[in-house]
Amino acid sequence: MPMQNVRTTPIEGQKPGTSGLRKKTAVFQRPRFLENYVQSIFDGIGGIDGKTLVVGGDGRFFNDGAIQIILRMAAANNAAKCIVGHGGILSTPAASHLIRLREADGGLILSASHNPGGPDADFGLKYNGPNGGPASETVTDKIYECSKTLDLYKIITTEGVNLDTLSTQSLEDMTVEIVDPVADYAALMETIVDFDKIKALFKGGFTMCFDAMHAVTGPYAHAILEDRLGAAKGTVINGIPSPDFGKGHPDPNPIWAKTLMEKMFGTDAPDFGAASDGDGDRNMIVGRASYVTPSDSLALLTAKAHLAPAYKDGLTGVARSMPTSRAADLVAESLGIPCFETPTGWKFFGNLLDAGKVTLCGEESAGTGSDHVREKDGLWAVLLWLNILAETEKSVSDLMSDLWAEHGRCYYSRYDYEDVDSAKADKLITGLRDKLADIQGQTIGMLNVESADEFAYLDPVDGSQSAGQGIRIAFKGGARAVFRLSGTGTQGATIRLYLEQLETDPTRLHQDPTDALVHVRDAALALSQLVEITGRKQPDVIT
Ligand code: VG1
Ligand code: CO
Repeated sequence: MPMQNVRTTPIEGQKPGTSGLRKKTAVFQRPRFLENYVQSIFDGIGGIDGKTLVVGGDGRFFNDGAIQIILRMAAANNAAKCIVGHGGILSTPAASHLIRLREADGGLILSASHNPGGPDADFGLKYNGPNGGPASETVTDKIYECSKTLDLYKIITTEGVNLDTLSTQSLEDMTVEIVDPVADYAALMETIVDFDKIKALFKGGFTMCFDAMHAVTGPYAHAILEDRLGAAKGTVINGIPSPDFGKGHPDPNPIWAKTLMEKMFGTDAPDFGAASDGDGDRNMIVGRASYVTPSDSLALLTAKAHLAPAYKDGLTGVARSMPTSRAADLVAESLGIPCFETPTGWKFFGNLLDAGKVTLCGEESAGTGSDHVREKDGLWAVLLWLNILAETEKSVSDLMSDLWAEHGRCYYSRYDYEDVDSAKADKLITGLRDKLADIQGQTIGMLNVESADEFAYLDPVDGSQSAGQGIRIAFKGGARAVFRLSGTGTQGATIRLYLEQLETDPTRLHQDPTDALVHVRDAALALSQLVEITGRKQPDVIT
């Protein structure tokens, strides 16, 4: 085999974050950067000799070029086979499914998810294990350790493969199978939700707008919503993946999915709106003039999932990331099922799902998923919502009002302060950490501190521990503020401040969230000295 062992030296900063390694595209394109990281992955997982890997990405700029390098390196490292999405495309949940379906040994997913794409924007790569889920911290730590001592990577000198024909090819001794990225995923969806019921809903005149945000979900949404379920043509907007996501942020929230929000809050709004992110694992749900927070969406799905065939026997449990609101906890309690609280990032749900302890999982950042794959799954969430809408014959806003009437409403908002000087961001977190021991019982602004700690997680399945997962401050009367630093950004530090207020008074369930959260916001800002330390009077993004 025309193989090269290329001498290299370690490159700093190859530490996977919340979800893989994310850097500016130009950094990934620097000589040896991608190669070093890929070799560190292969070494960190104990080599790939004779193994089968799934490879695909969200189609952003450099997707194809990076896939060719990965394939040539996989061949040089003696992999038996790579299963690659046609055109290099695989949504994150579809890749997770493919790993499981084909019993592959793992996969490489190329994406920086909701971060913008293009030569001046972001790129990312992560490794998923044989269960289809993002590598655990134990594995990502090993990868990082390998990156620090790497002195050689292996690559074949042969040209790459043709990604644009469904075919089986050879790359030296390795087989490369190019597969339809949509077919297996669509077939899986059909086993989970009631396609006939949803078809009948659309046939009855139900209208929808799905914003694929020029990202990977476009082909999936066209095929499933329009072609199979009979939603009107034009239901899917921005449905052709583009390398720079139409110059937008493929982040499904009210700020970045502006076109959809305007439609849903305008005259003649469709009955239902949804959007997905760069790599198709996030979802935004919006009814006519009614935005559903991701935390509330998880609670609603927990309450109603049994209406879909795959969950008809109920849920074993539910899990949410720590900053996600406690709305799902309230529903779980009434259902008599456990609710687990994990650190941010899908990798922490894997063990709970594998052990059968939970059926549904969710995060406040617009991620929801179930045990059908080991990633969050944007289109799945939308289909489950459709199934529930079809079964209940209620509107999105009525479903939410009913949920709040039964359990109370967790008003919720997240403030993001982006590209903050890292030293200042650290100072803020350290300052809070230093106060934790003393503030219990103190009054800050209008609120009294009930408890304060830094979240640490003990995995109930494998006993692994993860410390330093965010500062949480609970106030008497159902308010909570959480501070943590983002692990997906590519520039400076991003401070996330998560605000929550539980309201159970039936006359106060339809306030403007900004008003409902004013006291907890003021207390959080006063306690953290955020404005004084960072000089930022306003967050960059409020979701
Ligand atoms: C963010 C979200 C987190 C999510 C992660 C990956 O992480 O807060 O909930 O799991 O992105 O999502 P951070 O560390 O920036 O807060 V995705 O769709 O970007 O893979
Ligand atoms: Co994503």
